[in-house]
Amino acid sequence: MLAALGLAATGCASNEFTRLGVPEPITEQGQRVLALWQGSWVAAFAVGILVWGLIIWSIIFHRKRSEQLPPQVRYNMPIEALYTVLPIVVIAVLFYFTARDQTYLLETDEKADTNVEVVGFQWSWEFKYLDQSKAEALEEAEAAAEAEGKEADEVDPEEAQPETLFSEVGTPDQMPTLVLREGDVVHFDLHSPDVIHSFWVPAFAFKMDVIPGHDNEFQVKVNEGTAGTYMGRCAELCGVDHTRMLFKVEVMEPEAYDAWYAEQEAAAEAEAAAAAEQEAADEQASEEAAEAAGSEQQDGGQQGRDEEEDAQGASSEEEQQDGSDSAGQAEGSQNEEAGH
Ligand SMILES: [Cu+2]
Repeated sequence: MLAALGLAATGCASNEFTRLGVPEPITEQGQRVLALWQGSWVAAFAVGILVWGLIIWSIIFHRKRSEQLPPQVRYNMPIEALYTVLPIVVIAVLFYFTARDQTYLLETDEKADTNVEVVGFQWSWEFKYLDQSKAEALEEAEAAAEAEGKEADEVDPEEAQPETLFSEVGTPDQMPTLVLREGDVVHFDLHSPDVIHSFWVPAFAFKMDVIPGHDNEFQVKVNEGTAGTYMGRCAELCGVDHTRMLFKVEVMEPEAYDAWYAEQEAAAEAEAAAAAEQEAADEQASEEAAEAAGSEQQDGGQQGRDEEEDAQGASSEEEQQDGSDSAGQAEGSQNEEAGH
């Protein structure tokens, strides 16, 4: 066991036993978490071995030999001081490494290769691939505002959102897949529209809460040679289908990822073009309907003024449309303006 602990302390071992229950990390940040975990166990075992040793030593060498009371060590100042100082030293060392690694894990300064917004909702996930992170989009908007001579804090963060290039939405039955590229720095913005979830990829050795009204962020560097499929889940009880909030993480080799990425972008563009076409067609249809209705109102005289209430307006519009004849277009559009 000592040999294994020694190996763990060097941080270069990656076999299952020395990882002490943590899955093989696939990110640089995950390796840091693993090292902290192993270091904490080394410290715990060192204290344990000392305590167990003292217990066994006293059991063997200080058995009851006579009825005489053994020498008492209460109020022995050096020992009392040791009892106080030693735990403080242990806690201070653990605290130092924890604080150091936490700072490192929450760093988002490095420019990311990929920006993903993770939306955790009841009860699945959406992965939105963004053109930049939310923080970057806000910074850009603030810089633009300053260039126009406005104050940076006049910018509404809700308005300064990054652009979504494409996205994947899951359901409890159909888990979504988060696709990542080997060697990439990936920035995650975590967003929840309903309750608190927790975004957990065990292979990152990391999880972070997804909190409504407070977007969290973190980033990871995906290690080389980690291509494969991993599991992810929600780690915060969030309702009846919490256990079905699963997702897959697929790490691809650069070439495969780039091909996949281009495919997703092209599909999203085609979809947007189709949607725009549909919208234009709908708009034209509704304009034509409004025009027809408008011309009827003109003919109907007084009726146009009753349009204030929506329900009434809609029903009268329908009736008018049914019996609509052709009428002057100029009159129709005039009436439309008056109605609004
Ligand atoms: Cu959840």
